[in-house]
Amino acid sequence: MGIIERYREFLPVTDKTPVITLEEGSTPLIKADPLSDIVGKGYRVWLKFEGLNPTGSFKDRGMTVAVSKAVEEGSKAVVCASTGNTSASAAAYSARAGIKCVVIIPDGAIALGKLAQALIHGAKVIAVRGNFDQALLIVREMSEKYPITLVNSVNPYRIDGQKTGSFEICDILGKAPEYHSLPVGNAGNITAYWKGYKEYRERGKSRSLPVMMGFQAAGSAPIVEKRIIKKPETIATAIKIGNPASWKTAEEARDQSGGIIDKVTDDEILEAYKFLADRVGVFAEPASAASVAGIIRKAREGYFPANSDPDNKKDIVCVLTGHGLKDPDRAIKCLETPVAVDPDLKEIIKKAGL
Ligand code: AN7
Repeated sequence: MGIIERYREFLPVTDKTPVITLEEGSTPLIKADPLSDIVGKGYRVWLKFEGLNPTGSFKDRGMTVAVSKAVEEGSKAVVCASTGNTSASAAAYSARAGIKCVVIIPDGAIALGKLAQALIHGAKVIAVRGNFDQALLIVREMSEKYPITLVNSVNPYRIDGQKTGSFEICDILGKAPEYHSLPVGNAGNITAYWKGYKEYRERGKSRSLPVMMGFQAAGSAPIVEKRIIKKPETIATAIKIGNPASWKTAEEARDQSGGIIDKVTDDEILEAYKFLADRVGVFAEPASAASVAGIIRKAREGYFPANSDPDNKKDIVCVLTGHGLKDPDRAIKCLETPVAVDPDLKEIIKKAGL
C-alpha cells in the first residue's frame, strides 16, 4: 500500500484524485547498535532507510502526492530542478502517470545512478552550466510562464507526502522518538517531518514531539552560516545547495522543537558513510550519512544528556534519505579497488588473508 492509501486522512486528496503510486513508503526502521554504542548507554539509534523506496530515495513520498494532484488538476507536464533524486522520482512518477517530465540538473554535478534513472524513465533531461540554486530559479519562472507543474518541494503537495515518514516512525516505535536527525539541502524534508510529527500529535496518534537535528555539509551550510552560499561545495552532491527554498520553515522546525541545524565536514560524512556500510550493513548515499555524521559529532561534544535509566531508553532516528547505489563512483573512489590475480587457489588464499 502506497502512502496515499495508508495515510489518506492526513493528505489533501479526495475520492476524485487519481492515485499515481509505485507503492512507496513503509520503509524499514533499522536498529543500529554500533551507533547506539557511540551515543552511549540509555540511547537507541534507529535508521529510517528511505533508500528502499521505489526510486531509491525519500522523494517518492512527496512525488506520489505531487504527481497525483498534477494529474487531477489536468496538468500534462511536470518540471523540477534537481541535485538528482527529485529528478529520478519525478521521472518515474511521470512515466507511471503518462505525462511529460522535464528536469533541469547542474551539469556534471549529479550522481551517475540518478542521471541514469531520469534518462531511462524518459524525462527530458537538461543540464545547465550552473548550480542547483540557479536551476531552481529557472524552473520557478518556467512554471509561471508555461503550462507545466513545478514539483520541487516549493510545491506544498511534496511536503504533505514527505511528512508521512514521521507517521511511520511513530507507528513503529509506538511514540515519537526523542531526537530526529536528517540531512538538510533545500530544507523541504526537515519542514515535512516536523509538520508530520505535529499533526500526528494533534490527532492524538502520538503524545510528544522530537528534538529536530538537521545537518548541512560544511561547504554548503547557508542556514548554519546565516548567509546564501554562492558557490556551495561538498562531495555530498544531493545537498550541495546554497540558498534553500524552505529556509524559514527549517528554522521554525529547529526553534519550535528546541533543536539544532549544524554542519558536518566532508571527512565526517565519508567516515559515517563507511561506518554505516561496514559496521551496520546499510549502504546509504553520502548526503544521507550527514544525519549519522551529525549524531556522532554531537555525541562527542556531549550534546546528549547522560541517561542511566535502562528501562527508559531514548530513541534517536536518523533518516537515510537515499540509497548508496545511487552514487557508486563515490564508494569506489574512497576505497581500494581490487587488482586482478591469476585464478590460482594459493595466491587467492594469500590475498584473502585467511
Ligand atoms: C539523498 O534531488 O534537493 O533538505 O533536487 O537527495 O529536503 O532538500 C535532494 C535533496 C537529503 C536534502 N538527502 O533534502 C534534489 C534534492 C538526499 C537528497 C536531501 C536530498 P531537502
